[in-house]
Formats: sequence, structure tokens, C-alpha cells
Amino acid sequence: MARMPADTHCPYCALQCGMTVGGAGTVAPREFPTNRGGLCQKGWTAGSLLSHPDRLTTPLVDGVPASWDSAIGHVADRIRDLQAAYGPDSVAVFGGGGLTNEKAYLLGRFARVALGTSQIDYNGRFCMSSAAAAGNRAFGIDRGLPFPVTDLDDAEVVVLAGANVAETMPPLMGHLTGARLVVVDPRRTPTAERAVAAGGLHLQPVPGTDLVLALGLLHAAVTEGLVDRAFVEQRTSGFDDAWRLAAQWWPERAERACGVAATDMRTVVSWLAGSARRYVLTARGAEQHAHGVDTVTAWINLSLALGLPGTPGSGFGTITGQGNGQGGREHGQKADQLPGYRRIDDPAARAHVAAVWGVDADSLPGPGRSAVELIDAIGTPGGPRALLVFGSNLRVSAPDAARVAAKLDALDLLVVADFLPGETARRADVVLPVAQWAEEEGTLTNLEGRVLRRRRALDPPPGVRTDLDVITGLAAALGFGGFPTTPRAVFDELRAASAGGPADYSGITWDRLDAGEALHWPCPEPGHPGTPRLFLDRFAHPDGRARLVPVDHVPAAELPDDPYPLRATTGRVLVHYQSGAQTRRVEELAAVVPDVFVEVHPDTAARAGLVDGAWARVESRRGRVLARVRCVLSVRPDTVFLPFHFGDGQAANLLTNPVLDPVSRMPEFKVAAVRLLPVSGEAVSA
Ligand SMILES: Nc1nc2c(c(=O)[nH]1)N[C@H]1C(S)=C(S)[C@@H](COP(=O)(O)OP(=O)(O)OC[C@H]3O[C@@H](n4cnc5c(=O)[nH]c(N)nc54)[C@H](O)[C@@H]3O)O[C@H]1N2
Ligand SMILES: Nc1nc2c(c(=O)[nH]1)N[C@H]1C(S)=C(S)[C@@H](COP(=O)(O)OP(=O)(O)OC[C@H]3O[C@@H](n4cnc5c(=O)[nH]c(N)nc54)[C@H](O)[C@@H]3O)O[C@H]1N2
Ligand code: SF4
Ligand SMILES: [Mo]
Repeated sequence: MARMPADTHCPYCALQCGMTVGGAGTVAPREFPTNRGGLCQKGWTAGSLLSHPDRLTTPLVDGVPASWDSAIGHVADRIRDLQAAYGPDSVAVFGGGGLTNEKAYLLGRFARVALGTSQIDYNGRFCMSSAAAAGNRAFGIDRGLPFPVTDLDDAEVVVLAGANVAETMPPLMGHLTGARLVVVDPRRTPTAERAVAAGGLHLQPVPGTDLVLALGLLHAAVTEGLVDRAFVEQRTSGFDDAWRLAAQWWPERAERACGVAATDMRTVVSWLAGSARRYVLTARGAEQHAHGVDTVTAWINLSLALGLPGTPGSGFGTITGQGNGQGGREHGQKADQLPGYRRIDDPAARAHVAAVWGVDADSLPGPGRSAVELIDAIGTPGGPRALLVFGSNLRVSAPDAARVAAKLDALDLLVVADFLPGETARRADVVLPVAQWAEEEGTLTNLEGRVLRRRRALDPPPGVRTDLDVITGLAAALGFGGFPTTPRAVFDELRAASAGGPADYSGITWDRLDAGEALHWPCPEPGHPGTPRLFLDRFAHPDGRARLVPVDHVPAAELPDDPYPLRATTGRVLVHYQSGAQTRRVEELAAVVPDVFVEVHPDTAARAGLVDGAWARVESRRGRVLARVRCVLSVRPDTVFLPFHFGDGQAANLLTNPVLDPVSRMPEFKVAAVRLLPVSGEAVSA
């Protein structure tokens, strides 16, 4: 079964480190611009899951092993029955930002054409949606980094707002060694430590107050005369309106709201204004808020006032998270979207894509519900009764996990395609075992908008099918036999569907990718060199200008009060990935962080009667988690932190607040009011 070693990329995050995988699944790092031969522990150990004893290798229907024919036939029958009784929208699809471009694209076509449902969304709603909405609003296009990662090598100053890169993309730190770093994080993370050690700054705001911090920075820039007037005049619109709101937030006033010293704000602005090569980058810490879009907008406004975006050697960007977080948000698995980053409510976009799919544009459904709203609608009149999940472990990763569990349990039919029995798959009515990264071909688009080839190094275990085979098989069973079957054929169809759209892949061919060309979209013709740097001449709005949008401070949706006096925030640790479905099964990684913990400042722990290493009950208005206390000086005394990588009673999302950003529909993962209670040893083992 072993095949040739293949040059491919890591299955996990959007840095998409280059690696070579041997026929037995061994991983060796490979020179590639994003990682330059480096890998983090997750990448190094990724091969061990290919032959993991928990690997799913046979379809399961109601827990009983079944043949592929009967499993697919069963799903198709149930879908037909439900749709006959309750209409096309009674069947919903949930995708993921880890899926290849081809899977994301085909899943969108499958939903709109074979199921005829509007109800499709994906986990990128939890990840990139606020950054994407803010980028579209300001620049007219959403590409996380509008420049290659290697441009950061020459930076003099880099602001990382809510990004803990040293743990979430370790090799990326290698591109930041020459720069003075400003890290904005309520915790002194390894990234913040590195910043301070190298002469930079750590700003430690109260969770949920980045927006006011960015307003304070803009205020300092204006009052100290540091705004790039020529840039603002020639390349932007909306400065005066944005300034009208920011003018209320002089640094001392902003300091009272966010906890960052006004003097530090002035220092940061002087560093940014005083250097030629400077970047502002945001990630989930700034974005996963009920006002995440406005928060990113505030960072963009600051960047525009200082003349960063679209200037060679400088820029604004957001750091995309999942392996294909960029491509996964471009090709139609999002509720409001068609391939090529087209809008599903745009008649011209519908006509173009319908022609590629060979259907009548009027037959395409309209926009559906966003991820949390889709889950919430289960069990309501007109809501989904069946859910097909590809590439998300939403029982662990969606906010207010107890409610999510109840909703999923209320479905008439839950189908999960996965290669491991994660928490969501374990409770599914039908489980479809699929191939893993090193067993399949495809393309992904990394954090810098560069399209990459995933290559097959070994065959999937017997009995396992690829996601593409599953999707085409289901479509055929529903009477739609015309779907392309090979990854390359799907990619070619995607290219045609994307042609003329904002994310235009039509000039990116499989052969060009295989020849090793570095192709960043848009790439509208086969002879086009791709676009590593966007916005150098113009922004993507019709007038060519970037827009400053007026935004004002809004407090987090749930603030600390007497019963719940602390702010809990959530995020990641180095050794675990996302819901942990994969990394909790890798021995070397699980040994480092076996269980959920809660980071607590020693003073806060003492007040709650807790000591380092004890178990604590962390409670919010929605649920409770048993977590091991880690007393650390690195977290603000008013804040506690939990990683979200654990399931069942250890899921941080039992605590989180499912309130949504009004524009992006991103949930507020980063702020919930909680309290801490001591637990006796017996209670823990009981
Ligand atoms: N090890 C590891 N790496 C990963 C992943 C993983 O699961 N594990 N997942 C990948 C994915 S999908 C993503 S999206 C990225 C995420 O990458 P990051 O955004 O770097 O990761 P997070 O830990 O979610 O959040 C970053 C930081 O935000 C801080 N934070 C919390 N609240 C606030 C706030 O209100 N303001 C500010 N400024 N900061 C705040 C947290 O303390 C945390 O240190 O990582 C990718 N890489
Ligand atoms: N509290 C809190 N919650 C969060 C976050 C947070 O910071 N705090 N972050 C959010 C973010 S940014 C993200 S991206 C989400 C991610 O959370 P999830 O959406 O749960 O992502 P994963 O854990 O990567 O789940 C992927 C599942 O799909 C499987 N899988 C992987 N690749 C494939 C594939 O190619 N095909 C198929 N069929 N299956 C595959 C894996 O085995 C796993 O079971 O979590 C969000 N939830
Ligand atoms: S940084 Fe991301 S892509 Fe690179 S090895 Fe680690 S998980 Fe994989
Ligand atoms: Mo993410």
C-alpha cells in the first residue's frame, strides 16, 4: 500500500508548512517560504494519526457497520423523506475551513444543486468571519494577508493584536525576528515575552476592549500630528467621520476603559509613524467578539491613518487560522456565497455560476443561516431536521456547548464524515469514514492567498473513501450524476466558476502548481503571474479608495457582576489543535497537556480559595467546567483563560456566550462572565 514520498503541506494551520511525507506516513520538514524547513510539534507528529487505532474505516449506520452502498442509500432515502415532508431547507450542511478548495467548492454545489437547500455554513464563521467582513468593508476584498509572509522579514515594527503566534504558528516567529513587536493580549503569552525581551512592548488590555485601545491609538496619531495626510487624501475616504468618533477617545480616557497606559499608546504610535516598514496584524483575540468587525475596523482605520495598507514594505493583515481558512471562505460553503467569493444574492453571480453548473439560475436557493443561527434553528418550525457535517467537531467548538449538544441530539438525522471518532461523530446517526490529508490530492490556499498542492503519499486504508467521493456518491444517489469526480476535474470546474469573481482562480492550473509556481489569487489568465501583493495601485472598491468606517466602543455583551465577577477568555495552546479531535489522540502531544486547565492570577486564586494544581469549577450563566488551576502571573487579575481543545465536561465552550456580531455573525468566544469555585478531590473523581 505504500507509495512514493510526496511533497505536501501540514494538515493543520494556515501557515501550511512544507513537508515531505514518506510512504509509511513519516513526516520530514521541507523548505518552503512560510516555514523555511521548520515545523511545530503538531506538524512533526501529524503522521501518527494516519495509522491510529481509533481510525474510522467502515461506515456506521446507527452504530452498526454497514457497506458504503447501504450507508449512502440510507442517507439519500432519509434526505428524500425529510425533504418531501418538510421542504428542501430541512436538510442542512456544515463544512470546515480545513477542507481543500475542491471539497469546499463541491460541498457548496452539492448543497445548492443536489439538495436544493439554502442551509449551508461552516466553521469559518467561528474563525475568520469578522476579519473577512471588516476587510471587505475597508478594502473591497478579503485576503487575510495581502502580501507574502516573507515581506515581514524586513519589518521594523509589527503590531500583533490578539495573536499568540509563538504558540499558534511557531515558524511564523522566524519572520518577525528583525522587528520590534507590540503584542496586544490580556495575557503575557510566549509571543508577548518574545516582544518584551527584544525591546518591544506588551499591551495588556481587558478582554473585549481592543476597539477602544485602537481608538486611543488613532487619537494619539492625530493629536501628535503623525497622520499620513497625503495617503489619507489620495487613497482613502471617510477619515473625517471616523475621526469624529475617535476624537472622543483621548489616550487617558481610553486607558480607563481598556487598562493600557496612555504613555504606551503614544509610544506605539510613534514607533509606527517613525518607521518605514511597519505592519498591523490581527487574529482571533481581537476578532472573536460581538463587535469583532468594528474592532478589526478600528485597527484598519489606524493603519490607514498611518498609511500602511497598499504601501510597499508595510501593510495591514489578519492571520488566517485553519489550513484552508482562506480558500475555504471563497468557494461557496458560506451561507451567503457562491464560488470565487461571489455573493449569492447578486443576479450576475447567480447567472455565471448556474451556467457552470448547468442549472437554471432561478433554481439556486438564496442566502441561508449563519453557523450559530443554523444550529439554533434546529428543532424550530422550518428549521433543519438533518445535518451533514464535513470537517468540524462542532459539539466541542461551537459556543454554548450544552445548547449545541441538545440541538444536535434533536435532529432526525446527523451524518458526519470524518476519519476519527470525535465528539460529534460519536453521536451521529451515520458516520462516513474518509481519507486524511496524506492520502489525497487537492489544493489549499494559505494565509497569504497562495494556492498550494496537497499530494498523496499513501493510499487510504481499505474501506475508506475521499470526501469528494462521498459528496459525488451522495449527489448521484439523489439523482445528480454529473458532478466531476477527480480533484483535478473539480479544481478545473472551480476555476471556471471563480472566473471574474473577486477570488479569481481561473489562471491557476494544476500544472502550474505542480511546477512549483508561487501563485497568489487573483490570477485571471493562464499567463498571469498571480498577485502576491494587493492594493499597491488601488484598493478593490470601485473608486479605488480604502474606506475608513466610523466605529465606537461598545462593551462586551456580558460584563462581570457580583455573581460572575471574572472575565473568562479562551484560546489555544501550542500542542493542541482546535477541538482536539486529532491532537488529543497523539500521545506526545496529549502527554504535555492532558486536560483542560484554567489560568488564574495568584491573587485571584487566593481570593477564590484555590491553589496551583487544584481542581476548580468554572461557572458561567450557561454551564460549568471542571478545570485544573494554573496559577500564573501572566494573566490579568480580572481575567481567567481556558483552552477550548477538550470535550465533554472539559469543554470551555460550556461557558461561552453565543451572542453574535451583527455583521459577521461571529460568536463572542473571547469574553464570558464567570466565577471560580473550589472542588474537593472526591467531587472530581466522582
Ligand atoms: N497550537 C495551535 N495553533 C493553531 C490552532 C490551534 O488550535 N492550536 N488553530 C489555528 C486556527 S484555526 C486559528 S483561528 C489560529 C488562532 O490563532 P490566535 O488568534 O493566535 O489564537 P488564540 O489563542 O485563539 O487567540 C490569541 C490570543 O488572544 C488573546 N485574547 C483573548 N481575548 C482577547 C482580547 O479581548 N483582546 C486581545 N487583543 N487578545 C485577546 C488570548 O489570550 C490569546 O493569547 O491558530 C491556528 N493555529
Ligand atoms: N471557545 C472557543 N471556541 C472556539 C475558538 C476559540 O478560540 N475559543 N476558536 C474557533 C475557531 S477559530 C475555529 S477554526 C473552530 C474550529 O473548531 P472545529 O470546527 O471543531 O475544527 P476541528 O477541531 O479542526 O474539527 C475538524 C473535525 O473534522 C475532521 N477533519 C479534519 N480534516 C477533515 C477533512 O478534510 N474532511 C473531513 N470530513 N473531516 C476532517 C477532524 O478529525 C475533526 O473531527 O473552533 C472555534 N471555537
Ligand atoms: S505551524 Fe501550522 S502548518 Fe506549521 S507545522 Fe505547525 S500546525 Fe503545521
Ligand atoms: Mo480558526
